[in-house]
Amino acid sequence: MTALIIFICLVMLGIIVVQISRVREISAAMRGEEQASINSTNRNGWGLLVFMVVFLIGTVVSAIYYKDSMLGYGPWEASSAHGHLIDDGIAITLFFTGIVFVLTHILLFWFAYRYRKTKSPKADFISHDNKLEVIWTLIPAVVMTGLVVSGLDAWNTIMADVPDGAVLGQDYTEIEATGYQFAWDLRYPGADNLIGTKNFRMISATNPLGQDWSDAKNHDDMLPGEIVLPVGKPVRVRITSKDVLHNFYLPHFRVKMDAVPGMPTYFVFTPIITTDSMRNRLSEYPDYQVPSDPEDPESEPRWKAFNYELACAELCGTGHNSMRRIVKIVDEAEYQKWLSEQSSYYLSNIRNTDADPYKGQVIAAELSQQKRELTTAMQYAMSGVDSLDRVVRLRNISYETGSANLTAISSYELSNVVEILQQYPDIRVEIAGHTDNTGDPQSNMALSEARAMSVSNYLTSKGISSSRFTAVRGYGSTREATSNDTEEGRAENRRTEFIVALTNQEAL
Ligand SMILES: [Cu+2]
Repeated sequence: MTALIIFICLVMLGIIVVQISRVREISAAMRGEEQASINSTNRNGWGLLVFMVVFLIGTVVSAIYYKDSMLGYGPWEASSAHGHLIDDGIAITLFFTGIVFVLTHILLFWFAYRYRKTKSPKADFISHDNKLEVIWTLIPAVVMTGLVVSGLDAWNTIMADVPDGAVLGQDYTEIEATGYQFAWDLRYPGADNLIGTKNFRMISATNPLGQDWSDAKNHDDMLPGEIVLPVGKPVRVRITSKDVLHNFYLPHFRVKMDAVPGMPTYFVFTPIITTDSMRNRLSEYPDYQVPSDPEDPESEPRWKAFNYELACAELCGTGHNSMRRIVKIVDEAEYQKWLSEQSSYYLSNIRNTDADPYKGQVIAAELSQQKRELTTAMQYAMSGVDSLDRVVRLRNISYETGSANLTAISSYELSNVVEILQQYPDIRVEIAGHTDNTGDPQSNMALSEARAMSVSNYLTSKGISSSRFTAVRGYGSTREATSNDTEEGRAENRRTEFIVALTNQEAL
């Protein structure tokens, strides 16, 4: 509405100016045209000079006023290692084009004033001037060459792949971003640092990226909903698309690369400012101290709500704006913690379904996940004070039906147990066997005790001293973990547990 009123006012103003000049023309015709015309161009000439000064000052003042909104300044300083190359390139180009901008405007308006209509007009004639020719040929040529050469150099640095000999996982990480209408699927490689192979023919409702499950590299790949990256470590992003052209754009990191269906591209960059320090930096600017939600004055300030983001910079369809994803830059420890909380897509969604080529077989990714889970559970139990917190269920050991004989598959979990007990030589545990409530309570008691004994025997046969077991006991069905009413509940109750004892040191 305001814009419309301003527009109407400007139109009115234009009409008034035209009308006034009409009146002047008529009065000029009455006074003597020659003199009137000279007076008029005289005024125009001066008017243009004044306009030039106001315009150039306005340009400089507005540039200074809005500097915090410009790339490379204040809040918009680049958050990646290569970012300043782009910002500097733009700043240098602006410097030279700025000189040309100011000079041409001064000349333009000065000429309009200098050669305004007078009684005895006289032009300056320059038939030929070598010096002038050299100046206006050589200077632009030298400046252009400088800009192109430094630009190419920056381009080659920015677009370079990881250096030869860089070790994946150690010197850099690799992730994959697949664009589609309208979201990004982000893939992290898991513990092996390798992203598994894909085949578009395998894309289905349960396999959004067409990962080839017969490739073991896919087994630990994770598909988180956000990008989390460690600060200071180069990351190589593989960029692809499943349908139309998209564009992988991280404005704060000066990363921008087309996602082309059928033609994988990549971009290597190094984040250098964590999300937290970026928020701190932004908190110094008044623009970022206002509420993040303009409708809600109580909402947290903009700097606190700030997040780096991934956007699609290609107009790929009506839902284009929903391709926004949050990007978090954290320190290495927090990154590792986040990674450990992500679960493998294959293990959570495909494992032991009909789509799993390894159904019923032992696979490495599952074993290493089980090891991580057991280690985490043991560490948690060791730090627990409450007795309930000190219980660790050995989830991946099983027995032959109705017997205390350990199944072959249990050896994986038990060898992990051996490793952990060796790693923490001070901890002592009670081995507790439990059954469900079906059958005779007395034989359940005997069976659970025999099963706990089996575990104890296995561990001592692998060199763990029996003095590290505070007790080896069977509880039968007396300590149910959950209700025995359903088959799942009964399966949950048939279990073997460690109860980690408080070490002497901790007991003190
Ligand atoms: Cu898009």
